[in-house]
Amino acid sequence: MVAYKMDLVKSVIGRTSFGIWDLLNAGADPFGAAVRAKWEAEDAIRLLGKLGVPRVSLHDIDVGLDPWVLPNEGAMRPRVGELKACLKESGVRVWMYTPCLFHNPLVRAGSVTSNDARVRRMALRKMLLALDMAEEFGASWVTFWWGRDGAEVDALIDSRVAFERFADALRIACAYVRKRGCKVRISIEPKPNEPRGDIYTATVGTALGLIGMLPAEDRDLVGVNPELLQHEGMAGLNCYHAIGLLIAAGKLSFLHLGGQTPLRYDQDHPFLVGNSCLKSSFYIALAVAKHAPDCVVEFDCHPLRTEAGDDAREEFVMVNLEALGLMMEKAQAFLKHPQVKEILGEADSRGFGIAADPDKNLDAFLKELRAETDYAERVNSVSAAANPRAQALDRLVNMHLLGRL
Ligand code: XLS
Ligand code: MG
Repeated sequence: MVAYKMDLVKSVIGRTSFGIWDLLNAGADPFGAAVRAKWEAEDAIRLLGKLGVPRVSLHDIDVGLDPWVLPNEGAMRPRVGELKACLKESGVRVWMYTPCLFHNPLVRAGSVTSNDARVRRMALRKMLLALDMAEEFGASWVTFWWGRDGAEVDALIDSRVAFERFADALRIACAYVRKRGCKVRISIEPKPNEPRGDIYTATVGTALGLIGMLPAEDRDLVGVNPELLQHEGMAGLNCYHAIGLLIAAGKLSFLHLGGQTPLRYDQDHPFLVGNSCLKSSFYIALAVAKHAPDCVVEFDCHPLRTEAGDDAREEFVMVNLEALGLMMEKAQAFLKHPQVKEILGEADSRGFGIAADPDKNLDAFLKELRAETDYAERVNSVSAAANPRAQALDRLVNMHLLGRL
């Protein structure tokens, strides 16, 4: 084992969480068998406790709490007790609880978007049960990842109806949260494809659009947890823009983090691991450092399939923590660097440099806007706009990341 830089680990560990399914992952893929030993939920919780990770997220199917597998919902009680005891003993709290809406063959043509109302009822009931379970475990969030709600053949489901069905289910879930007085909030996780050819809730923008379809009182209860670099990266989209949009919209519930080469399958590499993660990961850290200092970062990725040793999971946890510590340190130092500050100057300012407030006096604002006499000349003059110095900044980013700034 290469010694980990514990100062980096310690600087971020308090804000982190791990998806339990990621620690249970034994490395099997559609083309190959497992390479790591089979683990139970308790093994994963104990490992996190041992390493000092304060949070874990539970996926019902991975912790023996899938109501579609158990004989009835009452059969969940003893298992809840066992898990709570292990969590308590390990000093780990549940951050998020998520119902599996994608594994059972019944939802092969969608869960809440299925054309079959019986399937939609089953999915909704599982979603509401997840809210109960989250409350029971003291979790802060329930994530809905509708991985089977999508299509290979669009003739089957009317896409307008599909989104209306999501909104119907979400409205009921929100009403249930209010009725129960739950502290839990709902988070939507977007992903463009895999396991379906095209998943409806494909991107951060789609998730926000769906939230926009809800009544105002419901909108406040729902956020988005993007999975970066993986989910936007799979579609070749810009991860920094995705997180910026969520922060600007006040909808970043928490972050799922991992490594991904753009336009590949869902690699779920550990953070910073892989052939092309460096710059995009830096920009995510920059957004978090600048605008979301309290955002919980949950690693939703798994050890590479090359890692088959007994210590693969422990190494995986440490690799992620160290990499996050490193990138947060890099982001904070970059923001403070005099050359960067000099170039960026007032770059973050808003508005239009006009004294009149357009919200209070639009006429005065428009008058000032139109008063500039050199408008026509400026249109034809490249030098009329300040040189943004993008290339110089990129050099500074490179020098900084590669240790020469
Ligand atoms: C899948 C998602 C999934 C959710 C939880 O790609 O990342 O793991 O986070 O169901
Ligand atoms: Mg995820």
